[in-house]
Amino acid sequence: MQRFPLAALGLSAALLGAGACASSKPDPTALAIIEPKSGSSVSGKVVFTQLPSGETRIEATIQNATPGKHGFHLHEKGDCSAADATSAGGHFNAAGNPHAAPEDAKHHNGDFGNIEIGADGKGTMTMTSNMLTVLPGPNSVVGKAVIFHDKEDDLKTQPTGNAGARFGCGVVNETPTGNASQIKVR
Ligand SMILES: [Cu+2]
Repeated sequence: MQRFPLAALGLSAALLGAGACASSKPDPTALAIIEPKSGSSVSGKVVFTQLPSGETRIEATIQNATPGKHGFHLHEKGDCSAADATSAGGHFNAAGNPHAAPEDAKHHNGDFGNIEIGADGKGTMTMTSNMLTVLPGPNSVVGKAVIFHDKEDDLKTQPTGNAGARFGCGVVNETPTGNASQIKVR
């Protein structure tokens, strides 16, 4: 469903790029559009950018959520089809680590900790990870799914953080442009 607008954007960006600086290659990006699940009205987007250092930056924006902390993870299957988003499987954990905070030495590749939602129902989060890539490989985010949970991740209960129901889900797709952050979400 997202393919046509993304492809169109890619084409116009390529045309613009041809006229501008042909030598500066954009960083690889991927995008997940968060859709409401489990009867919630949560929406949002997550932009992944693989930086020249090899680390991947994760920038999330969430709307229409309840105030407070909510568990936020990359799950292993890019499948949000189930009404409760259980189709996305468990946390992405190619490293075979225990569940923990992203700051801890050992944690799941997909552990993003919590995202804090304000009184206006909105929240943002930015972090970088050296356990994820946008480009193909064993740690690639492409083809996985971002899950926004009902409850706070306690960062210790195995393997889920006891974060409760899945209130938002978005499949991660690679974007052809390097400009995923410019894509607007209604
Ligand atoms: Cu999760």
